[in-house]
Amino acid sequence: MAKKTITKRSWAEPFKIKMVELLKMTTPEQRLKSIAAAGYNTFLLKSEDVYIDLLTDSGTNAMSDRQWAGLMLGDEAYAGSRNYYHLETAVKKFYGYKYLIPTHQGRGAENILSKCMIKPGDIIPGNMYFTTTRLHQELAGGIFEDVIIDEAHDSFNLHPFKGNIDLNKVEAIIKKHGAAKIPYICVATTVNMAGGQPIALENLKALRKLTEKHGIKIILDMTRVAENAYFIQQREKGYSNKSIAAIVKEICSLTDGATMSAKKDALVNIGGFLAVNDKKVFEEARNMVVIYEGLHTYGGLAGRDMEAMAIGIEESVSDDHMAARVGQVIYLGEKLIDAGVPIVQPIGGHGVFIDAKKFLPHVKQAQFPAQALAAAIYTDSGVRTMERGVVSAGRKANGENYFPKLELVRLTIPRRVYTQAHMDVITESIEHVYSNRKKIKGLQMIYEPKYLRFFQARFKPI
Ligand code: PM9
Repeated sequence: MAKKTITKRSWAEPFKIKMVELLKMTTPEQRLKSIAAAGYNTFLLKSEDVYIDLLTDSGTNAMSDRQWAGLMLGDEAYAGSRNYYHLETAVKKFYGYKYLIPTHQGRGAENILSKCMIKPGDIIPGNMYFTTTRLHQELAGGIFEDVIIDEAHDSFNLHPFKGNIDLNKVEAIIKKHGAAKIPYICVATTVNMAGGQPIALENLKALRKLTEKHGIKIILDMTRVAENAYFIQQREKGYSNKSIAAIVKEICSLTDGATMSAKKDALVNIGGFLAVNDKKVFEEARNMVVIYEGLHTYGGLAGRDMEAMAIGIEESVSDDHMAARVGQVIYLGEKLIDAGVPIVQPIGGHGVFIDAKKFLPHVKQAQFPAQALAAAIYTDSGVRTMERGVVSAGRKANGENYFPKLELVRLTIPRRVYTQAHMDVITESIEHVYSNRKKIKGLQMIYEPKYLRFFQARFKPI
C-alpha cells in the first residue's frame, strides 16, 4: 500500500508550562448563591468562586520566564529608572513613536490625552465607542461620534475588516463641524465592542490621506494592535509574507500617537502608556502625568512593571505567539458555531462574542439579555464571562440609555493561560445553557453607579 502523505500542520502553543495555579471547582448550589450575592454582575464575583475566568483578557495574561526574570531587574529609583529607558527603546523599536509617557494602565493615558487635546465642544470621531475612552473624551468636554462601517453593527455580516472606518461618515462630520473642531480621530485596532474586529491597512491609509488634507491628527488605541496585525497578515492582499512586527510598525507609522493598555497585547498584568510624535503634545502630557500618575519616568508603575512590559512588547509581535493566541480564540469560536450558538462572525481576536439578542430572543433589550446570559453561564459551570451590551453602553448626556445594536456576551481569552481542554469544557457549558435558553429570564437593575456602570451595577431577576 502506498504511504499516505501527511500535509496538515496544526498550530500549537509555542511554549511549555513551568508553573501552574490550581483552580477551585464549585457546585451549582454554591454558584447560585455567589451570583445572587454578586447582584447578577460577574464583575462582583470573587475570583476564587470562578472556575474558568473569561471576564477579560486585561491584565490576566501569563508572563513568560523572561518577563518574570525581568521583574528582578527592576530599578526602583524614583527618577530615571533604567527600566524606563528599556521601555522607551522598545516603544521606539517596535511601534516607532518618538516620545513615551508611561501610565498605570490604558485609561491613565486616555485621561492625559483627552485633557491635553480636547476642548469643550470638540468632536472625536472613532471606530465604535469604548467605555473608558469615550468617558474620558466626555469628561474633557468632547463628543464622541461613531464612524465605523455599518457592517460592524451586524453580528452575522462576514466583512473581513469590520473595524474599518466609513470615510463618508468622517467627511460628513468634517463638513458639518469643520476640521478645527476635530482634535483627532481615535482609531482602535481589533475593535473591542464590535467583537474584536480588525481595521485594514488599506482603510487606515485612506483615512490618513483624508485627515492630512484637513490637518486632523490620528490617535491609535493600540491596545490590541498585534492581534489586528495578525488579521492583516491573514486576510489583506499583499501582507501574507510580512511579519506581524513589520505590520504593527506600519500601522503605527500612519498615526500621530497612541494610547496603550499594555495589559492586553503586551502580556503584562499592569501597565500602559501614551506615545506621541509631536514634541509640544509630549511636553504638555509629560507635565500632566505628574499630576495624575507619577513622575514622567514611571507614570504610576514600578520599575519592574516597566521591565516586564518592555519584554512583553517584544514577545507580543512574534508570529508564532500570535498564531497560537488567535488560533485558540478561533478554535473556541468554531466549536460554538458547530454547536449552533449565535456568535459574532468573523471570529474576533481576543474573544468569542455571543449574540445575546439571538440567543435569548424572548428577553427584551431593556431587561439586559447579555447580563442575564452571563449570569446563567456562570451558574451552569463557573465560567465567568461579561456583558457587552446595553449595560456597558451606559447613558447619553440626556440620561437616556444607549441601546446598542450589538448585545453581546464576551468570552474573553487570557493570553497563554488556558488549554484546548478548557475550550472544550467552555463549549459544553454554553451548549447546555443554549439548550435550556427558554428558561432564562431578564433582569432588573437595582443599583446603578454614575460612571462605567457595568463594573458595579447590581440586578435582580424579573
Ligand atoms: N479593556 C477589557 O476588558 C478592561 C476594562 S473594561 C472591561 O476589554 C481598549 C480597546 C480596551 C481597554 C480596556 C482600554 C482601557 C482602552 N481601550 O483597562 O485602563 O479594551 O488598561 O484600558 C478592558 P485599561
